[in-house]
Amino acid sequence: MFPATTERSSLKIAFGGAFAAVFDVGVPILDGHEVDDLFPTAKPAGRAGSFTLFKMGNWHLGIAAVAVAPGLEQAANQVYREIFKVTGGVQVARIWNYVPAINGTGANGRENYQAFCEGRSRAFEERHGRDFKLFVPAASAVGCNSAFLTVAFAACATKPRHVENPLQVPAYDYPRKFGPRSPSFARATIARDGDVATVFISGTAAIRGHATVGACGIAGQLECTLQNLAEISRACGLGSRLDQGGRSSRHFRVYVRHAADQPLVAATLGEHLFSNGDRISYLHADICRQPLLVEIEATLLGVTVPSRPN
Ligand code: 3EB
Repeated sequence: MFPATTERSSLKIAFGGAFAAVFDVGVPILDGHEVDDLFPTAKPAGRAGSFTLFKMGNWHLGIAAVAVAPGLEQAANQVYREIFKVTGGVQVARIWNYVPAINGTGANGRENYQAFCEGRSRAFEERHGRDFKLFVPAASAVGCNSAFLTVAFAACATKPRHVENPLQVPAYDYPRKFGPRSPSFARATIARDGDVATVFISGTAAIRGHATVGACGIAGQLECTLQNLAEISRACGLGSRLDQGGRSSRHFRVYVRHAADQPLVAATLGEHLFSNGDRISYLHADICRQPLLVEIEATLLGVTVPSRPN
């Protein structure tokens, strides 16, 4: 429910339970859960550079908030180099990015999101070489009100599988007109741990092919986004409804550009996406492409997957 004060509280990412370590990412909450704690039994695992680290079974987790001076490209590049340093041989399965003034422009008139993408992409290439797109994980990148770029990662000791959406051009192959360096992320990543899996669905918006389906307004964007979610769900082998009615616990973050759209978004998603037991947060955030009004991401914990001979 809305807090009584005009000052809205903002999203906190927690590791190891809400009392262990909580990081405010500077994104106002419109409704739903304030603390997102996907790894509640994680234990602190020290610090490395800008990162505070945690460990939970096969999972290596970390979060950092860094100043954006002298520029987003350098800040993103530095943070991602640190991620690759601390994860070593373990592959990253999911990254959450909260980018200050994501739709703004920085030095030399370059859009901040493009600068961020450039720094991130160069770090991936430096780590994985020319074929680095094979290694980019599920992600989201949305705006925040903080002065800091906040980046959280989850890396898994088992090799993750990255999945693309047949309805969408892979983000890492977007045409140059969206920026000199494409966004480095996969549409979804599946990390298996024995016969259960964690499925990370990236921030998903009204993009078909590589085009923004923006002119149709919030209702049309929601329809397109729900189709994209159904398609990526199928591509992950979860049927068309993101394991709805299955045994996994489902966590959703819904980012809306205009707070006034939230009631309509909630009504639509309540009808077409959510079911009892889902954990949902509605957040007020700028989305990386200016015409986009809504973006939805999901994490499915404890998905039952058939064992696969290796
Ligand atoms: C898109 O599909 C919408 O740059 O990490 C979604 C998820 C989006 C992740 C990122 C951007 C990112 O292109 C935006």
